[in-house]
Amino acid sequence: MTRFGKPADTIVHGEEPFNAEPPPAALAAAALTPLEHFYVRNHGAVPAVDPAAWRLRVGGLVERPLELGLADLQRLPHTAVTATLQCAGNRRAGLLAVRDIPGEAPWGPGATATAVWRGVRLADVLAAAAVRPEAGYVAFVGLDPSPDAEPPQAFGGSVGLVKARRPEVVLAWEMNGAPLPPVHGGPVRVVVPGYIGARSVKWLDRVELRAEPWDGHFQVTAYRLLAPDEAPAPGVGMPLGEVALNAEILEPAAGARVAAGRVAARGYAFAGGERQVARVDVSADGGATWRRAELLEDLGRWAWRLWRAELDLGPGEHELCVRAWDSAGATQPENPATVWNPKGYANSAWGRARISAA
Ligand SMILES: Nc1nc2c(c(=O)[nH]1)N[C@H]1C(S)=C(S)[C@@H](COP(=O)(O)O)O[C@H]1N2
Ligand SMILES: [Mo]
Repeated sequence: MTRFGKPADTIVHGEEPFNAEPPPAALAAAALTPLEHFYVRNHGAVPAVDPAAWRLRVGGLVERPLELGLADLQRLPHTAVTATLQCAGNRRAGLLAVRDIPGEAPWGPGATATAVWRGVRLADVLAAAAVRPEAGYVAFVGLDPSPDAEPPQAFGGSVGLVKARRPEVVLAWEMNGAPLPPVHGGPVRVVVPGYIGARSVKWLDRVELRAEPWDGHFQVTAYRLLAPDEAPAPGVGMPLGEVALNAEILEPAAGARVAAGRVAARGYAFAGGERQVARVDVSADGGATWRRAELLEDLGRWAWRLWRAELDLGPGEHELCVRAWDSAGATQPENPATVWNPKGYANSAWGRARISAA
């Protein structure tokens, strides 16, 4: 074991704050990710929160500000959603191969995973607080001070009120049937399916109804898509929200040596937003020719699709590629150079793995 119950083969990008992803093959093994293989993305130390003393404050543009303990939340109707979380920095390594991205972790394909989240609908809490008509955004603020932020502050972010009221957005205290582990935001976190992981704020402290988006560092400066010639600064670029369509090869992993002949390839595709993965194509020759991959178990509209394909590989080097198509008929850009950006977010380019067969 490394820390926080993650196994010894976990790929650790940083110890403090703790940031880690599973080996690709572990992620490919099941559509519902076991807790031990669920990536961790932290911007500060994991706070020690006593569930019995924890209180959620709901305020800002509401008629009835609330302060709710865990037992108060649990008196509301329970709900569960199967949803994929994906960090905006997932697959940054592909962008880094094109050009340097100083100060950002070189995440591989494993900063994404899928779990069943159980809790209450945020919509029910918002209804109890009676949102005022001027409100357009819902901000979430965590209990973890982040030294990365300018100035140092608790992690936070916001989503539009329309999304916040949708039934899939939950305040979760359970993950895959277990109490939400401290490293994943226990006792309670927000889960905003279809949006970048950064909006699913862990160790939730406050929900604030606002006329404008959250003005904290992680909404105003970080987690924004910049043009290649822009530098991160407050208000520069566009705030990320819905995850961009992407797909990745998990097996065989990049650099693998396999026996020539029939090789089973596996990976994931995730559409983001309300879009669905409609089709996945795999190539064994760098994208010159393609075949359809088989889509595996459908865990519902907020989850990724794992896929598999049988490839016939002769001896030698092969560049495997994967590209997905979504329910809007969109597909992915071929080359990470086309989507390179100074913070290395939203790598929506084809998944690629160079392997050798002998
Ligand atoms: N309070 C708090 N919430 C947070 C973060 C954080 O550092 N602090 N990281 C965010 C980011 S960038 C991601 S991708 C997800 C990661 O969730 P996980 O660690 O449970 O996988 O949590 C989000 N929520
Ligand atoms: Mo993230």
